[in-house]
Amino acid sequence: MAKAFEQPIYVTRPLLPNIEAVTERMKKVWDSKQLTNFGAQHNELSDRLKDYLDVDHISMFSNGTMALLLGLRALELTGEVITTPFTFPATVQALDWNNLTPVFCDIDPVTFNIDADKIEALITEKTSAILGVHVFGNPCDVEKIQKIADKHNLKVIYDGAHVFGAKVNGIPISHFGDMTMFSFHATKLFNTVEGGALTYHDAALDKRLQLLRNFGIVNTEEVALSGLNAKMNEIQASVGLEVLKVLEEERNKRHTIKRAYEENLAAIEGIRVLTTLEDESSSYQYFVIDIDQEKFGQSRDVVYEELQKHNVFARKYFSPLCSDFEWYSGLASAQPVNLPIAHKAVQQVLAMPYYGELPIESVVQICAILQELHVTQESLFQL
Ligand code: T4K
Repeated sequence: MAKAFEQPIYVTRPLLPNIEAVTERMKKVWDSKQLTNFGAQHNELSDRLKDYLDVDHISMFSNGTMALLLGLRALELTGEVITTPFTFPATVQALDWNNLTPVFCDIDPVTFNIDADKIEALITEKTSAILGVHVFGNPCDVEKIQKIADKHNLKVIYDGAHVFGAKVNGIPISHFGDMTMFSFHATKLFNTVEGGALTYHDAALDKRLQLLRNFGIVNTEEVALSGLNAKMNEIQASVGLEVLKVLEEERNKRHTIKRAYEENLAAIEGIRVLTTLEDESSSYQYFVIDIDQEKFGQSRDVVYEELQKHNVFARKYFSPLCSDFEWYSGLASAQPVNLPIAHKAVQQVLAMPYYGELPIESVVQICAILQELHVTQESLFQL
């Protein structure tokens, strides 16, 4: 029998930089007495990220949600935005807070991303944009989405909360679409405790986003528009600068952990790994499996509960579907009959513990629990 863990194993643990290095940086911040409002740490991190992500334009924010919310605002979208129901609530809440109506599009059965083949049928005269999410680090069908957007004169925004640093066929992911949002939350591979950024190609957005994240203030005499407070502060930026130094090491560790999971899961029927990308194509953000109840012999929910009994806290990201939020119940596109793949996926998906400090023996033990839960057709026959 696979043993329960003595200490809880969580879906993730933050990547913590060297505390002495962070303290050194804090001393600089203390000496400067500039704690926020675009100080030296903020500007240094902004430059470093521009290089790391290989982009021309970046604006950093207090968190990913504010980045997306203000990014949508900066693009001056109106009416309807076609998006996925299979995402974290923040994606659609950013639409809500811009008075934009989400139009839910079903997802691809393999990647669980918005199904590009189903977008065009949802376009109306009110549609202003497509908001895709690179779910769990798997890129959307960026080429197909761009073709549709060009044909119908729509903007394309990507929620890239899960794809920090990833490339698509060697091209940095934020080169696709008009704008990409990244989250730097503590649970993300690259973190600034809380934080986020937008990358984009249009230089004019620099100024507009600067105003939007800082109360619309132009200078001490002038306020140009109704903005918000969504600035990344110096403490956040300091942590980020030190996290950048340990990022490569963490990616390597996660690569090894991913391989260990894959080896130990390979023989278990009914489990499909969703996050198969590696090296420069991968953000190494999540390790996610899809459990086919018929083949595995148990439902995802049983697996989730049994893991908890063993002190393993995997997560059912992203349940519930955003289309099931009560305030969308009147939307035609939110009706389950229009989203069959998303409704199936959300019953099957499980994000497994995944972070550099997770020992390989723990991965082996978690997979042994799954192996024990697996009910083969033969054993059913014997019953
Ligand atoms: N779009 C997408 C597609 C997203 O996934 C997200 C965020 C966003 C937009 C919005 O970006 P932000 O505004 O957050 O920058 C977590 C994160 O809070 C959230 O950032 C993330 N997605 C989401 C997928 O995961 P929860 O509710 O699962 O967090 P929580 O507190 O349950 O943490 C998960 C586990 O991580 C805990 O069981 C233990 C561990 N943990 C967590 C924290 C916060 C730690 O060990 N230390 C910590 O400090 O949402």
